[in-house]
Amino acid sequence: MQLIIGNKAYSTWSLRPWLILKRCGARFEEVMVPLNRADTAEAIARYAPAGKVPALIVDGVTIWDSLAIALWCDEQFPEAGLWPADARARAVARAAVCEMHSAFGTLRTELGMGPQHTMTSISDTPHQPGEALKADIARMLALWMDAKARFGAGGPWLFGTWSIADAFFTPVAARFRHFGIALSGHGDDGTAQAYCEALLSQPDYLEWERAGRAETGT
Ligand SMILES: N[C@@H](CCC(=O)N[C@@H](CS)C(=O)NCC(=O)O)C(=O)O
Repeated sequence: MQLIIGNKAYSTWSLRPWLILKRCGARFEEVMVPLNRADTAEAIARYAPAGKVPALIVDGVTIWDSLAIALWCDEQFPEAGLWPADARARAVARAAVCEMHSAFGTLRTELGMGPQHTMTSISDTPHQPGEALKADIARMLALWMDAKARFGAGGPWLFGTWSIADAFFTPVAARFRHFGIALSGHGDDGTAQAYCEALLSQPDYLEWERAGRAETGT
C-alpha cells in the first residue's frame, strides 16, 4: 500500500490521511511528490488521476482525495474506532468533516501553506485577518466549541475518542499557530486554544512535523 503525499512541511491535505493511517496501525509506504515545482503536475499524474495529492494505492486501486481515503480506512480498520461510537456524535462528526472538506475557502487561501508558510514554523508577522477570514475563524471556533461541549467534554478531542474529525482539523491548528492567530480575539473561551495544543502535541503529528523540518532544514 502506498500513500502519495506532498511535502510534509506544508501539504495540509496529505497530513490528514497520513494521521489516520498511523492511527489504524496500517503498514504503508510513503511516496513524496514535491509540490510547487515545474514538474509537479507531471509527477502527480503518474499516481493520481485528479492531479492532486494525497492518493492511496491499494492492490492496484487508486483512492484519490483525503476524505475517500479516510472512509476506506474506517471500513478496513473498524477496530480503530475512527468515528465516534455514539450515533449522534458520529452524525455531527461526519458533518464537521464534510464542512472542513468543502468549506472554509478563505481560511485556506488567506492562511495558505506553502514553501514560505509551513506547518512547522511560526511566521514573524502575525496575520491580520480580513472580514471574510474573521467569519471563517469564528465559524471554525463555534464548530469546535459546540462539539467539545456536547460530545468531547473532559477530554482533548472533539467527539470523545480521537476521530477522523481530529485528523481533519490538525492542519487548521498548524495554520493558526503559524500565522499567529490569537483565538481569544475571535470568540474562543480557551477551548479552541487547548484543542489546537492537543492536536499539535500528538506523537503522530510531531513525527510528521519532524520530517517537515528535515525537508526544510529548519
Ligand atoms: N480535496 C482534495 C484536495 C487535495 C489538494 O488540494 N492537494 C494539493 C496539495 S495539499 C495538491 O495536490 N496540489 C497540487 C499542486 O500543488 O500542484 C483532498 O482532500 O485530497
